[in-house]
Amino acid sequence: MIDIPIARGFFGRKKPEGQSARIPPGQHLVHDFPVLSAGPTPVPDLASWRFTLSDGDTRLGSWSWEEFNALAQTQVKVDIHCVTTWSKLDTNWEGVTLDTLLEAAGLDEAPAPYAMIHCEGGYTTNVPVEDMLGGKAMVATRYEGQPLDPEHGGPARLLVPHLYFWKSAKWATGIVFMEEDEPGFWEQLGYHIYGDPWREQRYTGD
Ligand SMILES: Nc1nc2c(c(=O)[nH]1)N[C@H]1C(S)=C(S)[C@@H](COP(=O)(O)O)O[C@H]1N2
Ligand SMILES: [Mo]
Repeated sequence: MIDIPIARGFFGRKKPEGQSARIPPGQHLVHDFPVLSAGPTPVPDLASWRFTLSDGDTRLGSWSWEEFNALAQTQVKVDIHCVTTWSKLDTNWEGVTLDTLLEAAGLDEAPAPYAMIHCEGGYTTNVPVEDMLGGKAMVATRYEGQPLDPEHGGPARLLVPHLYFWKSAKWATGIVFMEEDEPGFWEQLGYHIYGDPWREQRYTGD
């Protein structure tokens, strides 16, 4: 067999420095942890904090901070992707998965296919329930082994890392199940209703 050397460049332009198969299109790698908040950071009050699951107006389960921390905790190492184009690899989180919350509420399955995540301060975001089951999402209370910083959503935020990071609602206080999908805060302002970074679903119509 004749071994013909082929210049590496023949196969196309190399990806920019730091680019890898783990970085979605249009994203770049960062090593710091940028803060992106649409409003002021709420002052945490663990004594009055509660996390509530609801089906429309019906309350399914509600946990105080102490009760929430007594639920089974799950640790994940994941990559996160912000729509403003930064991605961060191998971030470590700990919290309670939606699977665990449903079980703790005595439910075999979610009561509806869509959900709205509600937050202290009024921020909302919509996520299909399927995207939060099977360990794909958690309500995270710890980041890199420490309690979650208030500016990053402490005491608790949603973490749904396979969607753009605006879906990972900070200062989350509850999940409301819905029969029909409805846009949350950024989704009403033109962000994509689903937000898959691998399909570059940044804005409505992408
Ligand atoms: N409650 C609330 N959650 C939020 C936001 C917000 O403004 N308020 N910003 C979202 C956006 S656009 C991003 S990119 C991430 C940023 O999280 P970080 O500040 O921890 O990096 O939080 C998301 N969750
Ligand atoms: Mo964002």
